[in-house]
Amino acid sequence: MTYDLVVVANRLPVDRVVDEDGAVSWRRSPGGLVTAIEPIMQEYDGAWVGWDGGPDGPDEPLDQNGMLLVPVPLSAAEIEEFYEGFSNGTLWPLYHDVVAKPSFHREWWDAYVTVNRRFAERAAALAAENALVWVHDYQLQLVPAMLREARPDLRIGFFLHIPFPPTELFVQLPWRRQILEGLLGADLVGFQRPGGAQNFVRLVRQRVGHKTHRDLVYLADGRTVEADAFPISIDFAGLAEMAQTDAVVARAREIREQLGNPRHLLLGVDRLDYTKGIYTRLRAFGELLADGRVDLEDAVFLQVATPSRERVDEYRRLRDEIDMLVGRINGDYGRLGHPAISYLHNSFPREEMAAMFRAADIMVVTPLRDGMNLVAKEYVACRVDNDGALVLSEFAGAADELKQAFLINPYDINGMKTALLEAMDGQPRDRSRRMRAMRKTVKEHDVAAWAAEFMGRLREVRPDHHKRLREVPTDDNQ
Ligand code: ADQ
Repeated sequence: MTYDLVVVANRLPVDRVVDEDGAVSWRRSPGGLVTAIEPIMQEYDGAWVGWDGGPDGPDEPLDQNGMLLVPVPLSAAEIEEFYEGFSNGTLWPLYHDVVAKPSFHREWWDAYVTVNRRFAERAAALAAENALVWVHDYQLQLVPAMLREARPDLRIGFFLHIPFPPTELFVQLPWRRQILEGLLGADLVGFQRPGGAQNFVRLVRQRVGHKTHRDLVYLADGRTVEADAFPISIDFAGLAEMAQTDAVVARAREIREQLGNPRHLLLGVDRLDYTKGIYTRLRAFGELLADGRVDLEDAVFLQVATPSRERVDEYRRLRDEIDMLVGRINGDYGRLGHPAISYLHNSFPREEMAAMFRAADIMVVTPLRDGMNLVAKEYVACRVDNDGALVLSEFAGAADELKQAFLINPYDINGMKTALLEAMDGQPRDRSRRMRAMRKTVKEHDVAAWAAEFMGRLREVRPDHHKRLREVPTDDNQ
């Protein structure tokens, strides 16, 4: 059995859960990618290749809601070297402006190659003649070329969910050329922002020596590769509908009451990651309390930070640093039963997230670097009342679209403090004008539009596309 569409992503859209008696079941993971891709998977005859999240998982495919899910098993050593190591200890920090220092280890690279090959082999065996294959994210950048070699008939798309770094940073990578050549196996390479596509095209021109013209790369074998921005989005209608339910509205009220009905409730929701700027954001809030420009009656901060990648040292250190900062701010400025910052590590159901978004007057999203940041868009979708203010880092991809947010530079603590005060003091009419505009933007470009745009472009790729080479007589290699 072969499939007309094969999605290849590091994770499957389900988690494998083993209960106390050793019984195995699968739980749909709540990620946005599933919501985006499920309708397309049903439209085509789709298969999804990915890891189940644990060591030595099963090897048999399973059927779920009309999708074939094909697990790629990883050993404990591969999880350490490929996933925690090369993906999250090398590529993640390197691609996020070197906010943390990337580690370069040759064994990690070897594991990356081995695991990428396993993913590529699975996909090659599943894809029908001329099928579309959509490969996702930084963990699988070698898959397009490996797949191309085995199956030249396929139309291969790649989408990078995280930023693609400036050339000066990318060239630190000892395996820079292999990564670029891996990506060039695709027909279409998608990025969150236009800058990512530009960085990629410049690198393949300068470092691999291919001819390029605007967003096209011309390979020696006559094939062309197109690079472009496809900013990802969210299920706007689904979230907006959920945010209007009586249950969510009542829960939002309850959350505010539990936090002492402050005049301003500030909210942060992130994976506990050093790229998200949680530390500087809480420091800015702490300084506003210290300066006396804000007091406990004015504002409280609810910060939700779900621990992730806890076996990576950098993440453990970050967790300790934030724990200490929250403790210090609460110790200095909190009162009995009334902390300045409520800090939670839980992972919440969608309804509870929607209630928090509706409860919050100010959403504080301050990443030092972020591919997109879906939380900013989710907040906007949930504000069916056209109220609420968004403080947003200009270094998040979302800043390209959410221009009416209070945009900040997360490295500028004073600037961040000023923006927080402005958001708190804003006039209701100005708030509503900004929110309406942002809601319109996200509504018009939701996740279905994102997926349809990418798939539409991939479908246009023709096996004879090398003809375009002759149509472009000049190149911009100078
Ligand atoms: P992430 O770095 O994970 O994604 P983000 O885009 O904010 O960042 O997505 C996080 C998702 O997890 C959101 O849907 C959010 O609602 C959810 N979430 C966060 N905390 C939660 C909690 N405590 N309980 C339940 N849900 C929670 C990567 C890139 C981003 C890019 C996305 C998609 O780093 O830049 O936007 O992929 O491409």
